[in-house]
Amino acid sequence: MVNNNLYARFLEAKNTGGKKFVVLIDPDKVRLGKISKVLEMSVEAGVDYFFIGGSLVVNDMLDYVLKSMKEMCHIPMILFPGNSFQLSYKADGLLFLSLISGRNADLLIGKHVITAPFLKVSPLEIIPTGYMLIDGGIMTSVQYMSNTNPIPSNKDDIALCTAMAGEMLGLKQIYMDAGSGAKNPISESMINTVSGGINIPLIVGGGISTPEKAAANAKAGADVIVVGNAIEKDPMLIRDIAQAVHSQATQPKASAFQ
Ligand code: 1GP
Repeated sequence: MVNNNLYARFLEAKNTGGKKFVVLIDPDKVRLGKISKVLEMSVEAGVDYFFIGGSLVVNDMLDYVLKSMKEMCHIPMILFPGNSFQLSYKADGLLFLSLISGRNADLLIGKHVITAPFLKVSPLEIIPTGYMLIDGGIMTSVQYMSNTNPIPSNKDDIALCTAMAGEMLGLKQIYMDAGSGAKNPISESMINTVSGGINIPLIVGGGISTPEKAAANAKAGADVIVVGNAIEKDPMLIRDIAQAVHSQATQPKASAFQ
């Protein structure tokens, strides 16, 4: 069964102050034996979505992992593609990412033109997403592979203007990412600034490794928190991070720009 209200639930989080927790699964990194543990913990903890992707995922593995996951649980699976080959109809949706923090035309629109005919006829829910890389203190795979400069971690104003431009271009949500395994996750100050300036959902990830940081990010204005690396290392963290994120549900934060 294909889920087709994935974005509606992100938007609901933004509009009602609900907070969503996403576990990122890199099919190339997670050992299959470990996936069943991650799924079991995710169902128990009430994880809202899985993002599936990585910078170097090969397709056979992607299909296999998605099929196995679908047999084991019903948490929606959204592709978070590192390149245009990472497409599988076994997922429920796809983040159609435009790398708006960079100036690489291929990742702003080029790859999208190539994949458009495939996506047009696919059963996947396509979610247009403004993807913003923020400097996380080390060169991450996504930074290297995208050949773009991330936004400096202390430039809240540049992040805000980039997100506002993305919203005005019609993108449906913003994903601020310090990159998988970032040394420094995105600051609460930047999250607070950006979330206050846009009326679309804000997803935040990269280097979040503790329930405290996940809660602080949600409190600062992230509507959706994504964690990958830390959970690959210790699936037991899923329960505590889910609890930390969901407990930050609050009144929606009013945008400074209505
Ligand atoms: C990366 O935001 C995600 O794109 C998650 O990052 O693996 O560091 O949690 P981590």
